[in-house]
Amino acid sequence: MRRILVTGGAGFIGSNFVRYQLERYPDVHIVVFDKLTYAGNRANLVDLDSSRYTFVLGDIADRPALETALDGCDALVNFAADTHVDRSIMGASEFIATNVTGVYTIAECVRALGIPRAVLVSTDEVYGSIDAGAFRETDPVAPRNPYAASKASGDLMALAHHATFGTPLIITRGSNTYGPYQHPEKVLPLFVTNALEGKPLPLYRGGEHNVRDWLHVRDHGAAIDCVLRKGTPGEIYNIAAGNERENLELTRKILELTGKDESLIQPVPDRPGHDRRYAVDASKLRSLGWVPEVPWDDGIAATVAWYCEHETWWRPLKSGEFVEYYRRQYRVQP
Ligand code: NAD
Ligand code: TDX
Repeated sequence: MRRILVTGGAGFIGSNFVRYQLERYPDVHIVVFDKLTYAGNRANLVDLDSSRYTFVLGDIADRPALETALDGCDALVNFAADTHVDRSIMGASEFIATNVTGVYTIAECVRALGIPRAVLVSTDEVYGSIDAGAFRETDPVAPRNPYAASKASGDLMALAHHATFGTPLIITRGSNTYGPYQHPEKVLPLFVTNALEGKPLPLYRGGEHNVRDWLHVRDHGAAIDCVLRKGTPGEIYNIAAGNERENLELTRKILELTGKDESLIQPVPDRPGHDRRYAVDASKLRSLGWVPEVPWDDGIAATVAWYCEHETWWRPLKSGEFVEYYRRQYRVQP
């Protein structure tokens, strides 16, 4: 592959994926197509060789703009999405515009231009919560919050597009991802940066009830690359590394690594409809040759160290609109 369009490439997983592609494939050129919402950030790409990628400001729901950017590319990988569950509970119209209409627009453009392959990055949340065991790709979707419902809707549209027109779309469903350049609205960077600031860590329902399975962003990017090159159009691939942690355990680890004590933990009222546990079985992807390479203990230590060393990156993100969001979400100042 010589020229890949990476939509949402200025966000957390997208920018790490661009970095991975440029490191691994010396001949590839990346076109980053991103709307730069509050979650998109040119600073996520600032260390990269600017001759190896092109940045295009645009909305995936804008068909003419997307077609122009896609022309001449031999693949597309979509990371563009509205991604925060708590914001989707406040209002989901943007989630529908990007995660459903935007995905439909991508499918139409891929078909119209005859692009050979496109990977649509989705989430384990589409399956809903599971108390024991793990979901397989053949299980039905059962989303339980507006964000997850919008992602499941995009997935269904993509699968229908493949079935109807043969559009070469492939879906990945990754688990909770962590690593550098994640917006500090998400639990891990929020808790690390709050701890560094000596501020409370707002743990929903005290953190003993909910479990997430943590996947390092580099392993997530490598998995998407594997699916891009070896996956079968019309198929779904789950991605997970098997690092399940209760939220309270994750919080204690963050406090230990930042040298803070548990008095910073602030139990707060639960997220409405809070999914207890997500778990997916990634054996289909492993059969393509992917294996996660970042052990949890190393990954979490390196990630916390990265936020400690990059205050100039996260500090501006905890100002402006974020202050209003935080007050509305937690009923306190950030
Ligand atoms: P993010 O919120 O950090 O970044 C999203 C990016 O998409 C931003 O750069 C934003 O500007 C851009 N964007 C939003 N709407 C757009 C639009 N209409 N047109 C063009 N660009 C737009 O997201 P992330 O955490 O990197 O997630 C990337 C993808 O991975 C999403 O599809 C998400 O559902 C999925 N996912 C995320 C996780 C996780 O834990 N973060 C886990 C599994 C799956
Ligand atoms: O302040 C908080 N307090 C808290 O206890 C926040 C923001 C979260 N939490 C809890 C809720 C979840 O159980 O931490 C857990 C993780 O929360 P988020 O970081 O909001 O992630 P989650 O809701 O699990 O969704 C994430 O994984 C799947 C991503 O945000 C999604 O984009 C992805 O699809």
